[in-house]
Amino acid sequence: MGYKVAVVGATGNVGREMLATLAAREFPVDEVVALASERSVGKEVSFGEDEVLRCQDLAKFDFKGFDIGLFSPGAKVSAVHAPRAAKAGCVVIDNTSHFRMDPEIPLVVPEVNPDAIAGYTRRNIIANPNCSTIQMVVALKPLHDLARIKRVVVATYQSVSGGGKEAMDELYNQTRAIYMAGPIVKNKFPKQIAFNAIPQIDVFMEDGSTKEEWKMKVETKKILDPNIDVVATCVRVPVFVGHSEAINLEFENPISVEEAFDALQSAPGVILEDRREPGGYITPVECVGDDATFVSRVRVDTTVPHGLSLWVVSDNLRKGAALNAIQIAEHLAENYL
Ligand code: 11C
Repeated sequence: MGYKVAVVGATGNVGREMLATLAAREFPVDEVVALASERSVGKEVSFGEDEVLRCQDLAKFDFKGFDIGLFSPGAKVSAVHAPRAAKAGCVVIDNTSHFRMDPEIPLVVPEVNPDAIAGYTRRNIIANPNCSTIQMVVALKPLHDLARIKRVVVATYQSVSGGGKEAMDELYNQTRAIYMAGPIVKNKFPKQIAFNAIPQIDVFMEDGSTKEEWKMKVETKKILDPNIDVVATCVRVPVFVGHSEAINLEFENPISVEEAFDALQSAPGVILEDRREPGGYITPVECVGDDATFVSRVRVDTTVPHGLSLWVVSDNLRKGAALNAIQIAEHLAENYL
């Protein structure tokens, strides 16, 4: 049996990746429609190698008869149209931040809390977490099962694709301007991003942290364990695709590097690449187009009783967004629809 699937925000970085991932994983579809804002109506987007879809107007689209809506149009648009689709009987998997912390809406990473999907019936909406949270909890889950994580200190090195296509263009144009002695134009980022690092992703919160940092904390608690404390520093770096994270973990129980290796090696969605030699780790350019969350540089932190440090890299558009959403859709189709 095939499903009728609507991809909302189809012209964006994540929307296009959703269409590519649906096709690549041969998700059973009877019909796929691409939806976008009025100004993108008629634009063509690829579905797989040889199918082209023309975008239809989200505002005018009737979701009746559609089984699954994969949404990535921006939080304000999802706030209006996801409940409309859900009410029409279409199960929404929403990639925006809008519904994530709603207690009635499951927030799911299939390798970590697949059973939470069952809660979709409350509102017909499932939330897809933030990209930097997804890759972190995939890596943390096997270690938490082994020795109970108490505290996470994480610094991120996030690629510009997390900010959308315009952010990627800004890095490209600024880099070119620097070589060509042209003007550095800033629209998307508050400071120059080319050859730089910006310690701000999303807006500032009252306590001085940013919303991206807050998301990493509250989403990890909701997905993995409310008892885990997380403190994050989120930094934008001049990388096009692939988020990296330097993670420091404090555990309740003893854990050795060998035990962590064993757990990570058999964990779903994780590839451990950790040779203690030059280049024996994964960098963001190597993770692009791959489904995995890569873990490297696992080592003991002797500054706390039971501590480990590690380096985690993943394709933020893939596992961090589109792939995770489609894995949720696969679970939904296999077990609930
Ligand atoms: C970034 N993590 O890298 C953001 C993008 O809450 O879904 C995703 C924002 C979100 O800029």
